Amino acid sequence: MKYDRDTLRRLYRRMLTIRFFEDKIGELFLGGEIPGFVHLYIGEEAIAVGVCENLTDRDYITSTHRGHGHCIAKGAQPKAMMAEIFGKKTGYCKGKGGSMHIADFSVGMLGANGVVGGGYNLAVGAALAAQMRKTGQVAVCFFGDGASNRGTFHEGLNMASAWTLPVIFVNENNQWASTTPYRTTNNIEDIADRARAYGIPGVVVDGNDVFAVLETAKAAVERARAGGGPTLIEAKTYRIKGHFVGDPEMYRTKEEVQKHFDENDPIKNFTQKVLAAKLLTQADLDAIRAEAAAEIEQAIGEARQAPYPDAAALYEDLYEEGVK
Ligand SMILES: Cc1ncc(C[n+]2csc(CCOP(=O)(O)OP(=O)(O)O)c2C)c(N)n1
Repeated sequence: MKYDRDTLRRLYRRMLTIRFFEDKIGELFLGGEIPGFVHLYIGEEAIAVGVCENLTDRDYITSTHRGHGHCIAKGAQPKAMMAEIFGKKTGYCKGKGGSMHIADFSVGMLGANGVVGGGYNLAVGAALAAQMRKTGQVAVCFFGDGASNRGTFHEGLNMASAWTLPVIFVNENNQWASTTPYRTTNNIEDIADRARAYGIPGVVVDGNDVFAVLETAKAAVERARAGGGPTLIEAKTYRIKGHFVGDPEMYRTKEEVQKHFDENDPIKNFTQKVLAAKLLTQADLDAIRAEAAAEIEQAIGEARQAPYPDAAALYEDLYEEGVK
């Protein structure tokens, strides 16, 4: 394996931060401590982390309703995310947006999105701006298998291809769109095949293997930066948790889910590989685990203590300053 120890530590730390963040969000939601609605990214960590390893803070991403992992992988602060999900004033949207509105423009995270398929055209727009300004930035659009059947998918890919825009479309095919299994709404095995219709590369990758995702995204990012235009990447994975926290999951068996988790947990895959290659020791991994767990505990502690926004703030931040 060609990765240095710092890179391996960073990949593990980011995947674990996402896992611990999501585990805790699930517990807190079921415990009645957080309001709203949350969708967890557990089991899909290798995709956001592998892709974002190739990006800088100046590059853009667009996200989905299942956005916590994308935010953390792009460098958003778990503390401000946690506070937002708790509905507190110290959160990213001052507690007024919640899970599906988290954004951090300072690291190029253009926002989670409650609209399925709502990210394509934002990413295409960001990429168009980068192309016009000749900045060398790229935009990544994360989206689900369900979202690949929205009309915006075709609009976005067509325009990106026709104008050779620096966009990477990253499909997270977790086999489920809410309660609907992939094959009941698609007559093709691979969403990546659709790339051919737009004259762009379409690549399938194991979304549970952070190294495979990293390398596939690297090629696509290099191509986009060099003016080669968009790529469609389909990362195959599986949605380990319910569609949302509290989903009774009547549409699949616990055994099916457990089998996928046992066989494909991206974090277990990672640790097995790095330990077998003797690139990190168990002590290294344990230290990173402790660090990530402590960061999340601290974020929860601070979010609990933080104040709720004042009722008088309800109508603030609706419009950009100076714009009527
Ligand atoms: C335009 C639109 N249609 C429907 C919904 C309701 N909805 C929320 S999530 C979801 C399923 C999305 O599935 P997928 O794109 O595969 O993402 P996943 O949840 O698997 O990550 C649906 C239908 C929505 N939020 N927006």
